[in-house]
Amino acid sequence: MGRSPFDEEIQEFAALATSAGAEVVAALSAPLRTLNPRYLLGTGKVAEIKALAAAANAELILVDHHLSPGQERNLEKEFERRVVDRSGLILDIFAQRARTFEGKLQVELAQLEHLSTRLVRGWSHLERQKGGIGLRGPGETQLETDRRLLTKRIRQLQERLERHARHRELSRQQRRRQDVPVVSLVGYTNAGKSTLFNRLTDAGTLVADQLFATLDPTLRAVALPAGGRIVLADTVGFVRELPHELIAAFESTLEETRSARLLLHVVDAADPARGERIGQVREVLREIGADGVPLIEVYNKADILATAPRVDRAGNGFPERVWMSAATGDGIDLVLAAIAEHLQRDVVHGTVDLTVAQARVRALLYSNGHVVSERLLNDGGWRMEIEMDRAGYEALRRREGILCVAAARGRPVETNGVVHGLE
Ligand SMILES: Nc1nc2c(ncn2[C@@H]2O[C@H](COP(=O)(O)OP(=O)(O)OP(=O)(O)O)[C@@H](O)[C@H]2O)c(=O)[nH]1
Ligand SMILES: [Mg+2]
Repeated sequence: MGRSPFDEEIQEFAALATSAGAEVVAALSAPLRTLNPRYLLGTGKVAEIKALAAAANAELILVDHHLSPGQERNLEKEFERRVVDRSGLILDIFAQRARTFEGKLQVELAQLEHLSTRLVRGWSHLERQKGGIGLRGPGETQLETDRRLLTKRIRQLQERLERHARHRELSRQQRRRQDVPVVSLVGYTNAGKSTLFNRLTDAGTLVADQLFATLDPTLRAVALPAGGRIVLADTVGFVRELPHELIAAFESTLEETRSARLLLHVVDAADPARGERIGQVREVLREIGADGVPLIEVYNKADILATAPRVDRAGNGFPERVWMSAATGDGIDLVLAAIAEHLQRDVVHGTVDLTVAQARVRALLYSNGHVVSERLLNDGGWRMEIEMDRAGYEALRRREGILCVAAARGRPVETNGVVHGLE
């Protein structure tokens, strides 16, 4: 029997459940009944699940789909057990894994936003179930108080996170000024990002065979063998259908990915579903607006496949995919070389002539540390020798309309009539 996408999805969901600390006692598939919005499932399936849960002594029912607050409530009433949907489960895992202060704030915000749509639940079935004499539901007043407290807390968290985001932006600007390129590790959860990060940095970041072992991006400087430094960022693992509350709450950490010079997409090459995983990661990258960042695929865990380390090159000759093993360290040199090659491709080195009226651009080039040398021109302007990353150069060219005449490592970047090539 061939593997169906369903098998892979249910396995992935079971792995998420285990990762959250649950023990899976039974699993079952059910067709969606969009015509039955009350439960999302057919009533026959609901009865079947209820019987199965009783037989297996399950305490919790996890549903690998988005449930509306109403559906969750109706199913809980029917099953007489807690019901958690995919978003709720992922939020729970994130809550357990958050390590830094900022990560904790981000998760709390996402959870409260998730909760705020579900606040009515305590006031209906659960209270009534518990209900004893003189124990009525807290009623409308309590509900409103809670809503107000929740809103207040959400605002508080948002403000704190904004302060953190500003702080992060400052360090980002500083890195940019020092022109240290940031290389960000992205990939499906459990692909081996942290293992690779440790290999590359000897940083001792938490590595665990758990999903979402890393939640907060960790930044470390790494020296490239060929010279130069990069800042390597280990980031949170992606997963299909990331709850939108999470994407919103993680805005500032995801910005790290968006503004990176290069992404290393770490793939678990031994995962039978690696094709789908790659697609899902690309989808998240698109969602967070990072799909324009240059990317190298790192096919990790090659040791399991007994594949020798190697580099696959794209049509333009640049490294597109590196097969390696973060666990054994085989091929780590290829990864470092591929990074260096990519970064060099993206350096623009040449000269630009500025007029007196463009003094502001000159100041900008200086403050960003892009100026190698300059000399005065007869008309009072400057001929500047600059070195900067191509993306930054392109942005500057568009924004300032500078008549940039430059050469990149022997190749003309843009001629515009004249090229002042450097020897
Ligand atoms: N066999 C083998 N196992 C590996 C390799 N790289 C990582 N692993 C294992 O894969 C598991 C996950 O590794 P992590 O580095 O924590 O994965 P991650 O991508 O950081 O995961 P999250 O942070 O949870 O998203 C661990 O058990 C690692 O030991 C490898 O090259 N070969
Ligand atoms: Mg990790």
